Amino acid sequence: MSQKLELISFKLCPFVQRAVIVLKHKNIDFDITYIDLNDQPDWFKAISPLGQVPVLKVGDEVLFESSVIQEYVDEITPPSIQPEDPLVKAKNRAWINFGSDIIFAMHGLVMAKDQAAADEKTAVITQKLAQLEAQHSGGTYFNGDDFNMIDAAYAPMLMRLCFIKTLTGTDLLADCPKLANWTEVLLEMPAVQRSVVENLMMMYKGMVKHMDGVLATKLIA
Ligand SMILES: N[C@@H](CCC(=O)N[C@@H](CS)C(=O)NCC(=O)O)C(=O)O
Repeated sequence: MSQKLELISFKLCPFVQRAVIVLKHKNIDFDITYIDLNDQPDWFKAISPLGQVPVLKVGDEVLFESSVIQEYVDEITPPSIQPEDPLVKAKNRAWINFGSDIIFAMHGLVMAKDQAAADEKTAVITQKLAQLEAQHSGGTYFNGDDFNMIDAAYAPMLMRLCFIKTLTGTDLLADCPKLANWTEVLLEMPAVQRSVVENLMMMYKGMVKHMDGVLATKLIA
């Protein structure tokens, strides 16, 4: 790789974490620059088409969208962690997008200001997790024995489900044994553990408190 990569990040962002996991898993040397999303610097506004992280700077070029960044990083550092079978790869891509919807629903749960809204978001999350459970191979990883892109893409969401369980006692994976096992495997991986700042769970708790919604009233830890 000729030029050093620079990833623009926000410490709490699960989408950035997807890219970091691939970078760490592949032992790629990269710079990471943290910004405050609530006070975006002008240089970031100038390069980020959607005003969102992650953004990956490759020399003078800019990439955005976590799945695109994951795939680019994977392609320039063979061997690939994508499944070889095009059909499995295509299906995984679709289920990675599905995972983004779960992340957005979880954000909705954190923001929910009344019990009805919180219940509605919880129902969306548990319904989607049940759909995902049905797709999981039941093996070590999503597709079976090999760690693939989809595993890197889901680890941030599963990590935050663990935060919610530890901080509030609510186990959203209670009816999803395959996903619960998968979570344990992924959270043990060095690339996943090294993909976040120290004390992310406490930062997550701070965010829940700051949002001051129903979830904040459920904090026990
Ligand atoms: N589809 C995007 C979603 C990225 C995203 O939503 N990032 C959030 C932070 S976790 C963000 O930058 N939000 C700022 C905003 O939307 O103004 C991706 O996969 O990269």
